Amino acid sequence: MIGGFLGAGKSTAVGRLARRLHDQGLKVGLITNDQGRGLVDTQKLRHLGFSVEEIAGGCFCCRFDSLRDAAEKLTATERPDIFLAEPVGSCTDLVATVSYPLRRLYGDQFDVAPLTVLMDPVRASRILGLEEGRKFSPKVSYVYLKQLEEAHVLAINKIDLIDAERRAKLREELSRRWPEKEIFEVSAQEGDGLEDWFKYIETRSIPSGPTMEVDYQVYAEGEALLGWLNATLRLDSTEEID
Ligand SMILES: Nc1nc2c(ncn2[C@@H]2O[C@H](COP(=O)(O)OP(=O)(O)OP(=O)(O)O)[C@@H](O)[C@H]2O)c(=O)[nH]1
Ligand SMILES: [Mg+2]
Repeated sequence: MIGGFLGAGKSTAVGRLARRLHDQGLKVGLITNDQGRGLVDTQKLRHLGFSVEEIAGGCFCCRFDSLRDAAEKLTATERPDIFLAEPVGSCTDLVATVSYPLRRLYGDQFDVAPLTVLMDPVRASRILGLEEGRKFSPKVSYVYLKQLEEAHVLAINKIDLIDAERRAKLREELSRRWPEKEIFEVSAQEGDGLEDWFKYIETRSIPSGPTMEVDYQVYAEGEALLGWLNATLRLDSTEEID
């Protein structure tokens, strides 16, 4: 599972990882997830040539059976060696509700990899109080920080957007708060730093340990404060476009 807040770069990273595994001769099954239907992520990843199933209308953490169904559908057609799943960007508590149940049910057939949470460095720096700028309301920030808290692996994405000083400051703050977590600095778009991160999650299993405490009232209210745009667009051009 590659998680992280909305727009952190999850799909871009999943596409990169899927390509890498495919090039190693492995069969990859992708599972996307969001609140709406007809997900853009599903279309984009299918367009790259991968088998994708989507879980729409709610997040993995409360749709575990749909996740199983999606995996079984992919198994019936493709028999993937590896499943990559992207949870909704507003989702947290994934270790307790997804990773551990998966390990309990399928641990004899599959390894469950550590949970990576990707972050946009500008957004993360603001929420962690390192930089000025627009912030979320406290309940949305609660969800954001819970996502970081439960991650086994933190990946600072979009490093192409910030200079070395801001990058170092963010990394320092993350390791000060969560010294036990593995931290990677990557650009899913440019491809920088991906090798070490991918190798890490490909070769490790999820660690055991107590799951995080979550106040589901605050979590639900934080999620309800976020808006989703559901739309289908058709683009026409008089010139040829890529
Ligand atoms: N500059 C830069 N942009 C990136 C990088 N990775 C992703 N993006 C851009 O960030 C935007 C969001 O990327 P996605 O991969 O769709 O992010 P996501 O986390 O899957 O988004 P949702 O599924 O909508 O929550 C896109 O415009 C990407 O092109 C990166 O490393 N650098
Ligand atoms: Mg996405």
